[in-house]
Amino acid sequence: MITLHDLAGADPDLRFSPYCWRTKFALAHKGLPVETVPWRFTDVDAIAFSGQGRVPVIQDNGKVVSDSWAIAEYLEDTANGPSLFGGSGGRAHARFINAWTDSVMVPGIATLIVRDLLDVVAEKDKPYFRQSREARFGRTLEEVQAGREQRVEAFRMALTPVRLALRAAPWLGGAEPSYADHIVAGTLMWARCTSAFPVIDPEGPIAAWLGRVLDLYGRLGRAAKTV
Ligand SMILES: N[C@@H](CCC(=O)N[C@@H](CS)C(=O)NCC(=O)O)C(=O)O
Repeated sequence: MITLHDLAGADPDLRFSPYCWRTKFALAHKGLPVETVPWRFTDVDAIAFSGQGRVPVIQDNGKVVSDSWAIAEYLEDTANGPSLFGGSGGRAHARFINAWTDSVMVPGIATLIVRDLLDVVAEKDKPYFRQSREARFGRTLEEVQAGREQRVEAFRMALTPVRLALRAAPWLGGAEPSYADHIVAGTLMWARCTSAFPVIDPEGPIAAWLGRVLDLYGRLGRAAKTV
């Protein structure tokens, strides 16, 4: 069985990494069972075998793969089951979605929930989390998150490409869900699991689509623990 090192909070059942969620959706899409190992930011030694310091990391019969995009490609190229990309054009399309999500959605969501994240991370992770993120932003976590009620509209506007794509098809993958859906939905799982703040419009088309993604794979996303 595949093993996944999966970011957990103080509550070991709270699994909130936007990148690990992409991998969990991809594994479920392929129909692959997975054993998850809760991992905390300061558990550096626990994933040293992967030669880097971030999760997700999977182990599959001795093969170690880290980075959610590399894992998706590995699963597509080695595992049976429904395609994640739907061919080389779909792989290129998903690569763009991955780049857009990492450069627009992840930083945007971070400024809306980063102080809430501090409340859910493990006690032993809190000093590292605060120091590393404050160094990244050049401000305190409280300053970064302040004014989110006024700023959220600009973030929601930045999601216009997702809304327009979902006008033409039920999934970002088109007629069927693909890894493109896993990337964006996995990233929204980050906020869903850790914060009561509504980063997306709860009444809008993205929320309706996210609801459909949450119900896939035996309601995998729906069953996830939230704060
Ligand atoms: N490009 C990587 C990013 C992975 C990543 O940043 N993971 C975060 C958890 S959400 C992490 O492990 N951070 C470790 C740290 O901040 O020390 C991917 O797609 O998997």
